[in-house]
Amino acid sequence: MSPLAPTRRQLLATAPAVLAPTLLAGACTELQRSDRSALLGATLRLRAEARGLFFGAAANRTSLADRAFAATYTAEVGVLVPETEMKWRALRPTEGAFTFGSADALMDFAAGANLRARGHTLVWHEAWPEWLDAALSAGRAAAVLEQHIERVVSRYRGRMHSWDVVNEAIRLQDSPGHLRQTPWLEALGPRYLDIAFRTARAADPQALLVYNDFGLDDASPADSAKRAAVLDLLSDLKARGVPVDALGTQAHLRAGQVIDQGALAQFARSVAQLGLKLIVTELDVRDHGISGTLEERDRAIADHARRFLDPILAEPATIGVVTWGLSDRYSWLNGPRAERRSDGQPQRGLPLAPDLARKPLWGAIARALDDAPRR
Ligand code: 9MR
Repeated sequence: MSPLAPTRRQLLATAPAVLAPTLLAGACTELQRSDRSALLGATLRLRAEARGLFFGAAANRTSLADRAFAATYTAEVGVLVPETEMKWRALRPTEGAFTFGSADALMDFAAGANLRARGHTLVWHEAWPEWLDAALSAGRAAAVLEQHIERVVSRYRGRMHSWDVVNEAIRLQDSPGHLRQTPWLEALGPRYLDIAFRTARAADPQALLVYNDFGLDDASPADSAKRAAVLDLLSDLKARGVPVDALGTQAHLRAGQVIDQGALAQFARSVAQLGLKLIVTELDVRDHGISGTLEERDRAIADHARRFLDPILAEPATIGVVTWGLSDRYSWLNGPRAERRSDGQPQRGLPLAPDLARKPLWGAIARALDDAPRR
């Protein structure tokens, strides 16, 4: 049995009490396919772990200070991802200072609730502290990048399942190799990726090192071209011995877009053929183009996510699914940076409603996990 698979005792400890007699009826220690109906109502964490996968969700200090939310979160989720607390702007108010208070608080929360953690993110062109421009212009880019990654990754060494080392480095129109024009690219050229992955590996040899990007989801020419560009980048990194272990596909999906399941299956296969794992890292579903009742919107969102997840989870190299938040009560889709719906209604892109009730999207993720081949 994989170390991730829950034992019957763990299932009984977490499953609602009403399920216990059904679960007790079996004799074996591993959750079998025939037991799955007994998991009706079981959390996404348990469903994922029963298939040798993990389920996680982003959270932040605000959402976890809400006790009702935190209780649901710790039941439903196996891996915590800090939504903002490990970004440069949060950790580095000035060049000389590191502020780990909030990041440490989230790691302590995860440890206290028996959750694993994913680090997010070591290199990004956003959440950028202002002082960093001057450091880069002064020729200190490599030193600052190495120091940051060394300090942050070694602080949590042994406690991170994985790190999003480089985030969103591709923008098709920006350069011939499709690397996004960022201050890191300007200062160091493409070798900034090598520096980042090598420094992270040295600082925590156990954590899986992830390249994370968005826009790899649907059948549009833009997403198809971006999938190809990401594969080219990963293939180049692997060929040069850069220590990258996995691709994170963010999956900020848009209901109403066409999903080509064959193309997604092929993409996931290509990632696997490079010797990489695949993680869905930031799943949520926008539905700007969908009108109708709440029920109709929720159904369209759920169906869209299921179409995306099925081919991805059918690939044995896929190891887990993370949603970008858990409840619409706390979702960046309803935050200041997000695109609003034309009718002014809030987005409903996460598995739980604002009142923490399970929505059809929760059910779609649950069934996609249940139907995933056992790892
Ligand atoms: O959800 C995050 C939001 O609360 C932050 O303000 C923002 C900037 O730090 O980042 C959002 O998360 C992004 C993630 O880090 C990378 N992929 C896109 C996510 C949504 O914008």
